[in-house]
Amino acid sequence: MNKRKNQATLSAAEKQAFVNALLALKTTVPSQIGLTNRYDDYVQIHVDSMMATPGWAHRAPAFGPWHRILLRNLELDLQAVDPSVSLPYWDWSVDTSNGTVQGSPWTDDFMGAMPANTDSVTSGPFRANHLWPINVREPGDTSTSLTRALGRTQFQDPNAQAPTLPTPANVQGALQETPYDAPQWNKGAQPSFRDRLEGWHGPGSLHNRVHLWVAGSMLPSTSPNDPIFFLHHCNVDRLWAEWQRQHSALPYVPAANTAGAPVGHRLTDPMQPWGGAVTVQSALDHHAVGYYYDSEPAPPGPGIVVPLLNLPGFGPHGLTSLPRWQRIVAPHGHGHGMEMGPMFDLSPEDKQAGGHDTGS
Ligand SMILES: [Cu+2]
Repeated sequence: MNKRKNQATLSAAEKQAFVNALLALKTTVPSQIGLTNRYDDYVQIHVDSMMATPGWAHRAPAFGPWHRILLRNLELDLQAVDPSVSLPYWDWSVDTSNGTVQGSPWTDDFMGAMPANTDSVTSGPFRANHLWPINVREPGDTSTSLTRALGRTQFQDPNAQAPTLPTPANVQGALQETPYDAPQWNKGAQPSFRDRLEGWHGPGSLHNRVHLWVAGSMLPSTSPNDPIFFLHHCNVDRLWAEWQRQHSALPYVPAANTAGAPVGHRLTDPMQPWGGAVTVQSALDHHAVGYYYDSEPAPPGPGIVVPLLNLPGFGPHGLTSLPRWQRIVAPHGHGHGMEMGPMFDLSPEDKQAGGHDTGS
């Protein structure tokens, strides 16, 4: 089974293989939805997930499952280029520097080092005028290459500044919040591990704060334009898997047919853009999805979990193929992203503390 490692521990050769596979998706692997390359499909589908009504992936229960399948899909696409690659995670509560220090992802052999005086990515494999043009944009966005603030407030959203990343105490606090989600199944639901992990309430504003700290290309609905999106969400997925391990008796909610719960977020609902057999339920066991994390106390043994799901693509090595994407374009102007204020924001607790985290 596929082992996902902490990016801080990758060898130079592992970093290079991962970067090269990403560049291949951006340059030579064809799109499945009529764009110029396969990588851009991920950017567009993330935009579509926010434009749909109800949204597929944010401010609602399927935040965990939808991103889990999206990340596995990317990992399988990367592995079709280079079978040795797996998705690394960035533990932003530990590797908090924006400089080229030990363990930082911001180095020129990986995500790229940032110059002091600009938010433009000018070096590393994803630099401007090289192999990483920005093709998918929100209306009004004119950027052609990646930008990042990395905690420098002069380059951040003035309404949601995040000079620091979430702390280990913030993470530990969130892992204790139960149940998985709660009515109204939306932004601000409490108590809800999903809402706390997404960062809409509680100290640290976890997932949201990381988008706000990186800022630049990570702020709009096109945030997967920056490959750090996937390392960030891989860590978010790892924290969900850890929560599932610590609270193994707690089910995913909402169950099938829960009154008032949004379509696409109940246990047996299909998830877009895969549709059909790819349901919320098919994402719940990450070992069955086909990977484990190097941080798990007891990695799965050689006998593989075969899930009780009748999904083509599930086999003895987990989920090893996914359906081609079917693009469903939402009617213009609808969707959470356009109607409900900023894409990412600090929690009320952190806002009250002036953008600083407020403990555990
Ligand atoms: Cu995100």
